[in-house]
This record gives sequence, C-alpha cells and structure tokens, in this order.
Amino acid sequence: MLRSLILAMPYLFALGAFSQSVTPVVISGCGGGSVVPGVGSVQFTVGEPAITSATNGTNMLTQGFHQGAFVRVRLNIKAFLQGPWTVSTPPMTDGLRTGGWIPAAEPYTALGYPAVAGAGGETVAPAVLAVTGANAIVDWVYLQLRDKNTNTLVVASCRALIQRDGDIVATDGVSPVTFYRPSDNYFLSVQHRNHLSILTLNSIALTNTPVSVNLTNGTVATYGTNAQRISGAARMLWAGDVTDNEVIKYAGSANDRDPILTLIGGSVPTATTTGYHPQDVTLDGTVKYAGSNNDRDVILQNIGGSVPTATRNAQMP
Ligand SMILES: [Ca+2]
Ligand SMILES: [Ca+2]
Repeated sequence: MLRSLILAMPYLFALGAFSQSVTPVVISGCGGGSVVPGVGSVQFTVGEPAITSATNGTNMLTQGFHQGAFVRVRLNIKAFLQGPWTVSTPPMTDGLRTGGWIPAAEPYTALGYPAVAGAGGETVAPAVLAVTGANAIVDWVYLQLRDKNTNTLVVASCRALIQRDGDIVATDGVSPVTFYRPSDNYFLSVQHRNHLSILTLNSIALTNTPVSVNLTNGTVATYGTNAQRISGAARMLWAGDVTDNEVIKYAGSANDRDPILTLIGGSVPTATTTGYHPQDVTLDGTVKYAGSNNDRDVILQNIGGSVPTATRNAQMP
C-alpha cells in the first residue's frame, strides 16, 4: 500500500491535486528477514510498528520498526520448603539430588500446573545437578505472576529450581528467574508439588533489572493468615500436601497420610521405598511411614499435632 501510493504520487502532482510541492522519495529495501539459531526467524517490513519479540534470554529480535527493550521481568526469589528444611546451614537438605531422583524435565506440566505465557517443559542439565554445597539443587518449584488488580488472575508462570540456601534460580542453576511480561506490578506465588502454595500480600514492581523477593524472613508479607510455617526467624512453605490439593489432612477421606502407607506396600509400616514421589514429604528420596525422619509425622504436626481430624488450608485467594 505504502509503496504503491509513493509510485502514484508523481501522477497526482502532475494533475495539480495539491497546493504544496513535495519531492517524491523512492524507498528501497522495504523488507527482509533473518534467522538466529536457537531463537527463530523474523521477517520485517518498513513502516510496520513493533509487533512482537522473540528472545533466548541473551539475544532478542523484535518484528517491526525498531528493536525495543527486553519484554521481560526478572526476580531473585528466596524461599524455604519445610520438608527438607533443617536448622543447619545451608538450611535445606538435598537428598533428592544426591540420590539422583530429580527429573531432568520439570514435573509440573505433567501434574497439571498451568503453563501461562510460557510453554513449560524446562529441563536441567546434569552439570547443574552436580553442584554441591549451599547452591546445590533441592527440587523443582513452580512460580506464578498474577495481575496487579486481580490476585486470582495468573498472567505468567515458570518452572525453576530451588537451592539449599533458598535461592530460586533458572534452569541453569544460577540465573534470576525470568517471566516474559512487561515491566509492571505483579503478585508473586511460589508453589511446590507437595507443599502449600503462598502468594505475596502486595503486588511488587518488577522490571528487567532483577528484583529481590525474600520470602524466608518476613520482609515480604504473604496473603492470608499463617501462610507459612515459622521456625525461629525462618519462614517456609508448609509441607505435607501429598495429594497436591492445597489442604493438609491427616485423617478422613482423601487424606495425605494414607498414600504414604499405600506406596510402601500397605501392610508393613516399617517398609520404605525410594524415588521421586509426592509421598516423600521430607524430600530426602525415601518414603517412610514410621521411625526416624518418616514422612507421616510432619503431616500430623502441621495440622496442629493433637486433633487428627484438623486440617490446614493453603492461604490462597
Ligand atoms: Ca492434601
Ligand atoms: Ca522422606
């Protein structure tokens, strides 16, 4: 359209259709395309506004008139999971990692956690899982950003890794987590497959420059009442939601205790089994119903410790 109008302009001037004299300009090279390995291909035309961007986290291609800013926000999140938490330093154990049980592909898509503004299917390289010490990987976690005006509206999700010291990192084991959303205020939710989810009480201003969100020390308020377990100065996600329904329940229908007994065989309470299972409340790679470091006691403790029919609900809107 633009090009045909320019070509037609000399004829319009010849007819004296305009009172002003404008020199016609020929625009050449009105489009093109390129391919960046690992990112994709992009085609562009002159005169088109910025339409969309593609990025691999390092390079970005914008389809349209100009190369805009990165359309992403980044966070340095810190949180603790009660299951592997101890009073030691670093605070969380990494039995899933040392046992070789952490899956290379994130488990959340298969478990039905929604993938919003991100396809899911992240993987972690063996070298990342070989790291030991405070930055050793404990497990996969699932994160959400929610709309600043509607704290039930999920606008982006991603799957990330949590280290023994609580740092939540991208799948390379070190980088801040990234959501491909524009700079704005968002609520943040941290979730784990057998812990109760948490959500920030307030929305947080996020940009391309990583923002720190520390959910382990009370500096960032959480939605609801007693959303996290508190031990001394440390706050952590409540463990024991084996059934992954945001309720910790010890007795009665659909409780979180029976699946542990069922998995170890159903009849001999002292039997154990190993692997990557939701019944492994302590995340040490062993499912255990009785004896020291078993996975059942935490459930009873977290519902109050005395009335078996009590329950604990996730504090989510
Ligand atoms: Ca449950
Ligand atoms: Ca265990």
